[in-house]
Amino acid sequence: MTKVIKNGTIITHDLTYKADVLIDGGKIIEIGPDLQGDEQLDATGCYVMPGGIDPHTHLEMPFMGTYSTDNFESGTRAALSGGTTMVVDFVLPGQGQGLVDAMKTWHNKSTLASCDYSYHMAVTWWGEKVFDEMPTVINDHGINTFKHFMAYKGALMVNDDEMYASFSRLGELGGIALVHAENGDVVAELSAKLLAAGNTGPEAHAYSRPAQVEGEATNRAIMIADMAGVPLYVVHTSCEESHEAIRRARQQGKRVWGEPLIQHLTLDESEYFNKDWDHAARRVMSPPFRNKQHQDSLWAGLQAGSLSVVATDHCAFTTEQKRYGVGDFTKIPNGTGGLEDRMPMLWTHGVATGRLTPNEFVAVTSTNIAKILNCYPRKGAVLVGADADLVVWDPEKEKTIQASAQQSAIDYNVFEGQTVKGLPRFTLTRGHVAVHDGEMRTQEGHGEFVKRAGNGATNKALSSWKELTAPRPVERTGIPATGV
Ligand code: DUC
Ligand code: ZN
Ligand code: ZN
Ligand code: ZN
Repeated sequence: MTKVIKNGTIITHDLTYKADVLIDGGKIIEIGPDLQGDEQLDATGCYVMPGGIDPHTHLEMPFMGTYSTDNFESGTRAALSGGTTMVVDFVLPGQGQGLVDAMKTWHNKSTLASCDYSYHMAVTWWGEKVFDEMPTVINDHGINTFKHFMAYKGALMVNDDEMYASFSRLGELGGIALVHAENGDVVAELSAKLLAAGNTGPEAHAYSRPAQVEGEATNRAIMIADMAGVPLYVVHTSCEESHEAIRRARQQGKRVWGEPLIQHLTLDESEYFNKDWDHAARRVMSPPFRNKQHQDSLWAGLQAGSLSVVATDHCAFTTEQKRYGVGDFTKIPNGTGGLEDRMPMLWTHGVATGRLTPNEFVAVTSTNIAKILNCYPRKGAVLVGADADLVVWDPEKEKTIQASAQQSAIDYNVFEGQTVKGLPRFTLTRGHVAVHDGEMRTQEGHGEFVKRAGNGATNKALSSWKELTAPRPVERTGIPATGV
């Protein structure tokens, strides 16, 4: 059974043109004028784009004494509803647990997925087992990206010596290092001080994680990655200090990428102040929302190309879970939703406002990350041979975001009441129409794991630091006698 998407305008990261798209066996088999298929999807007035890729989700993740509420079932349904056709989730090994063992737990959870998915591996501790398993994780299991938490002291955080060891190993193996860049020691100090002074509410979460803790950690991670010779991807870049470090590194020829979240682009720190406890706590995430200057910096970075990807860090907790932190803000589970709203919110606040072109929208929601993760052009492309992960995007379709109508399993939405213009008419996951005009036709278990190979030596950071400072013995005469 072939399907044809007719009368649409194809938008890729670099081209805009009118053509039909013919699909068979989950793949794009032809692109051109006047194509015919067994089933016809009308794209009149719409854009045909690569489905979104959200490279940053935490589905059913054990965290801060509970589990994030959206699992691979509700999470991928939310993704497809908003035009996202692939998610990349983080495997989180326990202390002392092997990487492959932890990955099996994730494979059990992800059997529920209705769209394709991949994993990043978190390096939550460092030791021989992690060192030894890295090659098999990359070469046999198809996970080439490894996340390091520079925050969450006493839990997920790794120290600089561990980070340098891990980065060096990844550099040798052709992997990519990811960092959650916040100075966890300083956050712990500030949190303790705030609590001691009676600042127990959710606003103190923001005070405990100022932009400087993120800027410092981003700079540190970039320098360590440079010394280790590994490309670096900085997740949830939320402030100018961090963006500045990434911009400078890129300008110096270092292979460093930054990922702002849709939440940081569109919601600011006022969400934590002069609002009721639940409202503020529901928006507690790390890094916290920032002021307008930081938001302007992130938008500018997307326009100029110094920031590469828009993600969500989707890690959804119910109001009841958020209330674990009544009386102590450090116990509020960190995380917000966003999977369903990332594409419509970015279109509304990015494309409709003229900040981004439709082609740039495709680049930052799909193609750039497919290239970075090494799954392009299977994903992130409208090309013959690519997976038919597509969104038929209606730029005139509007809705007001409401938790009561969302796919996510939590009881609120951080974008509640916002009107978005620009929504999927159809979302296709490997040729299957999962969404038609808001009607969900997802199939639990349809999603497949996407293996991603390491990039090898071709993807090394470009700094010449190693060559300039490589240790070499110097022939000397006139060495003074010792002990004189
Ligand atoms: N930040 C969050 O807000 N939630 C999950 C993990 C993270 O780093
Ligand atoms: Zn993080
Ligand atoms: Zn995260
Ligand atoms: Zn089908």
